[in-house]
Amino acid sequence: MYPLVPLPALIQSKNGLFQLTPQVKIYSPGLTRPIADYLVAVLAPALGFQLNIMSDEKQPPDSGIFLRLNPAAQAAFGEIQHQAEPSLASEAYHLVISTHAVVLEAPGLPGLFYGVQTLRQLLPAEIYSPVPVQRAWTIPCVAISDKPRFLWRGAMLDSCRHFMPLEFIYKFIDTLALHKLNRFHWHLTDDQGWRIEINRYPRLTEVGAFRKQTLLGHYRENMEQPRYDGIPHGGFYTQAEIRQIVAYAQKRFITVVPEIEMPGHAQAAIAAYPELGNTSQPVEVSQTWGIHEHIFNVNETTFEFLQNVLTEVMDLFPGQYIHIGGDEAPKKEWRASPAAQNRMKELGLTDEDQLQSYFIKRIDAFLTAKGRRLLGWDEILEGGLAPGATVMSWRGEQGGIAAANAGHAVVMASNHYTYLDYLQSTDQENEPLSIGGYIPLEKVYSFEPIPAEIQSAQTQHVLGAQGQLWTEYISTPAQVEYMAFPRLCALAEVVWSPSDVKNFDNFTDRLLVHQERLRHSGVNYRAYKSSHPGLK
Ligand code: TNX
Repeated sequence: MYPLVPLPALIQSKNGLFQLTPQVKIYSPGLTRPIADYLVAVLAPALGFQLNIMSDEKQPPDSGIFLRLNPAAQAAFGEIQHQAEPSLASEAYHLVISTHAVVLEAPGLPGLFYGVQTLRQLLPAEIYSPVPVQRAWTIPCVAISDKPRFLWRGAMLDSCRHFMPLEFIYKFIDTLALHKLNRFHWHLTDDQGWRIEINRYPRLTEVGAFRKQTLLGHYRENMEQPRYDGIPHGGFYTQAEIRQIVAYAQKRFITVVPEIEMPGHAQAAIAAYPELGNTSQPVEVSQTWGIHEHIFNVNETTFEFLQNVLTEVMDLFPGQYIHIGGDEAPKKEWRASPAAQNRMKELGLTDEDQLQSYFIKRIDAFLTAKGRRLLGWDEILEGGLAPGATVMSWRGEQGGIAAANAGHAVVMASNHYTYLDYLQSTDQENEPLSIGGYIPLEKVYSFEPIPAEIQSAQTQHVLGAQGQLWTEYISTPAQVEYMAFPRLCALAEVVWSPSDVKNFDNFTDRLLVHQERLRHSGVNYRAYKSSHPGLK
């Protein structure tokens, strides 16, 4: 048995073992060198020694670890299914372990990187230990041909409701890499905190990154008489810190997708710059949860502000997609605002949904002119979708279905399957306070990112899926991990493995070993046991 997570597309078992000893050399020509360096670095702590890398061996021997970039490796897979972005093919790899050699071939560096993740998982789980483990290190012989099913394999982390320390962002990225996930969607602005330094607007972080206190207990149960903790909360990431995170993620073939919320979820920005709001009443950075009414106004100066912010954001995040939120923007203030109403008249718009659509279309045009793509939550469909927009479908799959059928790219982030802030067990007494809902491991595993309602000619618009970690009720990194794992392991298999190899019982067998990897990595998780009461 090869307890790999996510499960590779094709595994051929073989007999025998490869012995990993200090004498084994890694043969890594030319461009493959960064992958060899990474392999040495991740193995060294547990091994207690560093493997040697040979970069310019003219005639390498037949034994050792071989990394090769081989365009022909791709041919073995036949047609690549999803053409939405050209890089999917480059994520494939072949890994052949025999008693004398480990041969890893791929058409691109991402594939080599994923092959390295598989190689790590073929070693005993102690290989993830941060300190040396005395034991024989063997790798079972096997031949693996693998490639991801989807191009977008993500996780979203909300750093706004609770600030997440920088060290944890690094650790989280490492844990995503372990699961062959390749997008880190970073929720950076919201009503309760603005977390990204913008040079041109210092008050966004001076004021917007801090709130006086935080609601205690569940929002729904404390509406009448809310109680607060009395403890100031805040923090933000400097541009220098963000550049380092982006570079660190890039080395792990993870694209960081920033999210800057508009027109709603904007209260922290309006607290910093009241002229961005619709009323003359000053507002504070929010101390509570739920949907907030204070949204950006539609003045030209506000578009200028947002474009200036996005210009700095694009400079920090080189990835194609810029997430502009777009969700949960109540239109009450626009209805009451003479300026917004005048704007609608000038533009010939008959309702506020159309005004939101106008808002998003302008931002879409701005990002498109800069060579980027706008990504937004499915509310951006309301009032008419911007021409270049990609839709992130969170209120179930309906938004994704509508957008894909209309020829728009979509990412599935359904709150019926991928909301990792929802409860994972019905054992309320032993679970931490959470937003509610119920999405057990099996439910996540059963997720099919391409719903039957998408016409077959349009299914290629489904880029993939991602898990969401909203942090209203998740205040520490340990709790983020508890909510994320092992459900994110299940989601990794949803987006990586071919649907016909998926099998929940087989997954949970592998998961028992995989949890040991997490444990050695120092990652917190909710231990899955097959006798778990929340599951049949
Ligand atoms: C809805 S999902 C939100 C978030 C909350 C989340 C809690 C989405 C686009 N908006 O603001 O944190 O529910 O599950």
